[in-house]
Amino acid sequence: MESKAAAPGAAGDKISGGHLVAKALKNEGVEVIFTLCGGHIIDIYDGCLDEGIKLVDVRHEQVAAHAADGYARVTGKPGVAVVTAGPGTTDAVTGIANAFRAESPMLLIGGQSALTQQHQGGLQELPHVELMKPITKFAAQVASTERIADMIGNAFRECYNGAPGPSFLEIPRDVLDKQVDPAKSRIPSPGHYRSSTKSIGDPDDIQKLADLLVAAERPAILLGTQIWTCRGAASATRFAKSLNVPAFMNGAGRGTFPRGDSHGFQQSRKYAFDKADVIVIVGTPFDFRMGYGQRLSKKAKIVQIDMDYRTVGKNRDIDLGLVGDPGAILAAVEQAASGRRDNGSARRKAWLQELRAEEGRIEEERLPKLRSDAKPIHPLRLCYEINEFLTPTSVYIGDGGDVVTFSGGVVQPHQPGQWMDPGPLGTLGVGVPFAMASKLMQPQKEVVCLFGDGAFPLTGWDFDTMVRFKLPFVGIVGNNSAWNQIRYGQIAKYGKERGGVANLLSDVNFEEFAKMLGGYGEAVRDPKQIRPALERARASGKPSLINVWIDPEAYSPGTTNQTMYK
Ligand SMILES: Cc1ncc(C[n+]2csc(CCOP(=O)(O)OP(=O)(O)O)c2C)c(N)n1
Ligand SMILES: [Mg+2]
Repeated sequence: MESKAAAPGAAGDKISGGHLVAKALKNEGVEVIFTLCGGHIIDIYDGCLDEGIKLVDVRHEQVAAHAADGYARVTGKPGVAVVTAGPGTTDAVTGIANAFRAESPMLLIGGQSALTQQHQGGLQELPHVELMKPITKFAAQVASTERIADMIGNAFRECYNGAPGPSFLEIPRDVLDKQVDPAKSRIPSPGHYRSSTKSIGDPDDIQKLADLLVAAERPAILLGTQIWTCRGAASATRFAKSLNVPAFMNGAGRGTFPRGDSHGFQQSRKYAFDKADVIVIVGTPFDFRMGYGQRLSKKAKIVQIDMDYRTVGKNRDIDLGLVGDPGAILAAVEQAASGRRDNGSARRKAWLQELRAEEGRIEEERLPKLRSDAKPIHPLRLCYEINEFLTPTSVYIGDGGDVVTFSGGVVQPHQPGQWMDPGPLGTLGVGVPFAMASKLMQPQKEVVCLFGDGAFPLTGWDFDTMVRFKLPFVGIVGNNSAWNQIRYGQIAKYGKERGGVANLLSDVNFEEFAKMLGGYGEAVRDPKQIRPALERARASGKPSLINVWIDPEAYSPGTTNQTMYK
């Protein structure tokens, strides 16, 4: 028997599959993998030790997958989760599905029982690839050790084909453990196995969009998640300022314009879109969040820019569609327009003033509610306090139903990349894993996470992982002892009597849970105590949960207007 310690993963000049995995990940620039152990995958850990890749071991595979999704969002590099065969892989399905709908590039590596025992009823054997196919951009089995690194290169390339998304590879145990001659294995070189193209699409379309905007009197632009994905914030702000176009943001596009910026707007979107003559939709599909495009004015010219050809023109006719890198496209349009004698920006001054006035009117109207001293605490007051509490480098994460929907209209991050929500899959439980990835990869930033009392426990045991890895964050539970967003719809549809079914929860003292795991915890029932409690959580330097008891009878307009119940 050879000594493991003397030659980890290598027999003579040979190399094992797990070490090939680690080399391929290293070449992609992966610094961390999120994982939960299992006998099928341990050789990957051994390889990671050699390559200096950090292992963050969590308590549930869903958390590993969401954290890899979060890592991708935070770093701009693909995230990686490694899970064992069978239940390890099925536990990660929700995380992959969320990354798929959110267009987040990540690789999930799953174990599998040995190829030599396939279909014999091996421990934890399941058809993972078939399970993963509909929710990934690429899912495959690695059938030989020599191909491991090459297949990982393939999987990463597929993650970036069009709009990004997840890939899945299963590596059978015997393929992973086998020792092979490294000369017979292609190990793709860093930076040499994927293109770096940031396409502007068809140059004629750039000119057409510049023409449209130069002539527009009341244009508006909506910046969605892809503007962050492609790191296009600087191009977007230059575009808006140079052409004098008011900008609205959603998803991870929030924060592209800092608070108080002359060209960033939040409250007046409906007003602006109803009156606009040109609307440019960037990096966000016409899905349920946009009323499938049907709510957009029939009179406006609609322009859509997206990384995915399949998204443009879907659900609603458009006047112009551009496919490529949204940041590169906006930069090219701005340049094309500034080449004209007059880019029309002066003519749009009154339009911006009109929107600013509307914005102020709406703000003023709702201010009393935001500052409400009511007891039980109104969720808007909680959101107001959180918004005031955020610093220029606070990352805000929302993980819950109605309370998070309230926060969408109130909380504004100060910078791009500082808003995280699950995305269009609406997955409850992303909070702790997103906080984990965020704090781990940018320790200089603060993480503030608002949870629903229903959402938090779905992945809440990984609060322990936050403690173990010393990842402080300010956690807030908006506690209404209910799955309130759903409760609203049930009561609306079935009445008070029959509407309170399967949506009520116990009064849980989440502050005690935090303390039990070595974190900081406090409960708040008085609105005036929210801010001081948040400050103490910040000062504690620990993972924290401030358990804020909020009014279960208050519902956000986003919830009461949901078309699902109409
Ligand atoms: C994993 C998952 N399960 C169920 C749902 C359906 N759902 C959407 S909102 C909601 C209620 C969330 O309750 P809570 O987190 O307490 O927030 P609240 O609405 O009470 O503010 C539920 C169950 C979902 N989106 N995701
Ligand atoms: Mg709740």
